[in-house]
Amino acid sequence: MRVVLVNPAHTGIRPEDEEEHLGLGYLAAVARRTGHEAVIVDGTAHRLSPERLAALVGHRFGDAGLIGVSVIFQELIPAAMSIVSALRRGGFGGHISVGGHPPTFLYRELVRDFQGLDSVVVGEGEETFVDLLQALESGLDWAGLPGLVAARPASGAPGPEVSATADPADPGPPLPPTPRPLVGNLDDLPFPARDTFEVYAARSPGPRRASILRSRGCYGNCSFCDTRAFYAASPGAAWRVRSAANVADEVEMLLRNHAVECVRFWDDNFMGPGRRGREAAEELARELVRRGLRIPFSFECRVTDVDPDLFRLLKEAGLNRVFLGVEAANDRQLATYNKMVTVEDNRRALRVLEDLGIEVTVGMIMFDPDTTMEELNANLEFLKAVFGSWAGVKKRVARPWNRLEVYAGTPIEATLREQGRLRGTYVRYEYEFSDPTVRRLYGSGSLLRRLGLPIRDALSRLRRRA
Ligand code: B12
Ligand code: SF4
Repeated sequence: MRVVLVNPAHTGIRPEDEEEHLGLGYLAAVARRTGHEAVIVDGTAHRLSPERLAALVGHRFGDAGLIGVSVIFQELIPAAMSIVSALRRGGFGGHISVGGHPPTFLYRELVRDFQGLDSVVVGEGEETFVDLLQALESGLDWAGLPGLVAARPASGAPGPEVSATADPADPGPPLPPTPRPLVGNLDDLPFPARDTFEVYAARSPGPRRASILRSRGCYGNCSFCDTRAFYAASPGAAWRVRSAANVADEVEMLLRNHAVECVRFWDDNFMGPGRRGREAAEELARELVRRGLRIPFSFECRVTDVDPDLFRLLKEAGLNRVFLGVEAANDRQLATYNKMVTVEDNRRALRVLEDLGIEVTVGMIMFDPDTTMEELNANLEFLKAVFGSWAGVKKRVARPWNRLEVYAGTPIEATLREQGRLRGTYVRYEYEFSDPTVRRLYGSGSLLRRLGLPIRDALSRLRRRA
């Protein structure tokens, strides 16, 4: 069967940060392995608006048996749903499915609010997707497949019960899916298809960089992050890692076929839990060295993962940059984010990386609903102290104006809802800052944010005006 995998264009990402969509790469690879023809149409890679993307897909691939639309970020729901509507308006009669983190938590809302969808794939997609393709191709019932939510009853399949008083045309809320176990051994998955690699490589300045997914899951449970809930919804291990040999094979393939010059591991958290996590990282470092693959690489991890001996070994294997989720440098915010670390842990990790000469980009969430001016000050002073100067802070903090964004499935969503502070809709949740000065600072900061000015300037301007 011919299947089209669609990535709605992301906006607001700097070209050098744009990435191949690894999730769609994995889905295309498993579809091809099972004999289907898979095409990736990537709105970000080809700069296609939802309308142009739908027109292109409808025109070129109107005979596809399935179109799968990925919703990787919650902000992408409107774009994804306009693609679905436009495809239907254009007469597409095949199956349309959506998947990704947000649909996993919002399948009820998507099915309720948007026409034209046939199904939502919940959780990890590869196995459910292949089963769906096989069922559609053979004309079998697909509605009850594990991991799949049927948006409307498939012909012949039993639909959800309709109460006597309900509108008979309204099928009611969808049935929750039967859980689909997580892929047991990640080595069994094929390498993701790299159809769009050259488009991104040509656009991005600097060395040719490829992304790799080495593990799935994280032992942390930060309140703003949906990773724990995403994997916990399916039976299986909370953290899975590919073997060092399998990862090194993919690195070799990328060097051979795509002449990559550096690699970014896009694992939720490169470091797994406890001894197993550490040993797996050591094994990979040794395997890369053993095969002579000393390609520069980077990854994200938690501050408590930064161990001098392990990171020295990783550096020998090519590690040159780490993205560190520091988030805050005061106890209240660290507790709100459930980081389970102390300010001293943050300081220590940054010191170790500096001593080893490993570049670091710090992730900060400066603004949360209860941020105070004192906390902002403490965060900024901390950054200045560890980086030695304000220039260092500006360069090495990913987005100094970051505020806590609320996503479906996260602990913070539940907390704010419980407190009656969640505003907006699931397309974009909002909240009010409790401190009026912080509210003004964040509000008036939009211009400064766009100009990329350091937050410190805004703070001092605000103080001068007060
Ligand atoms: C790489 C990455 C990025 C890249 C871009 C990725 C891309 N493809 O273009 C960059 C660096 C640009 C980025 C930016 C941001 N990111 Co980001 N990012 C990731 C990361 C670390 C890896 C993505 C990945 O490759 N996953 C691996 C693949 C295998 O998983 P997947 O894509 O989810 O696909 C699987 C399933 O979801 C499902 N599936 C997905 N699509 C479909 C479609 C169909 C039809 C089917 C059947 C199944 C299916 O099957 C796939 C295979 O199992 C994820 C975390 C994560 N591990 O997913 C966060 C993540 C996606 N990012 C996140 C966030 C919050 C952001 C930012 C907002 C951060 C910030 N504050 O700036 C920005 C967004 C900027 C913007 N303007 O939109 C959140 C999204 C939360 C949400 N619910 O919206 C995530 C989930 C991290 C997290 N746990 O909080 N990100
Ligand atoms: S450490 Fe990273 S991946 Fe793990 S829960 Fe926290 S934010 Fe999510």
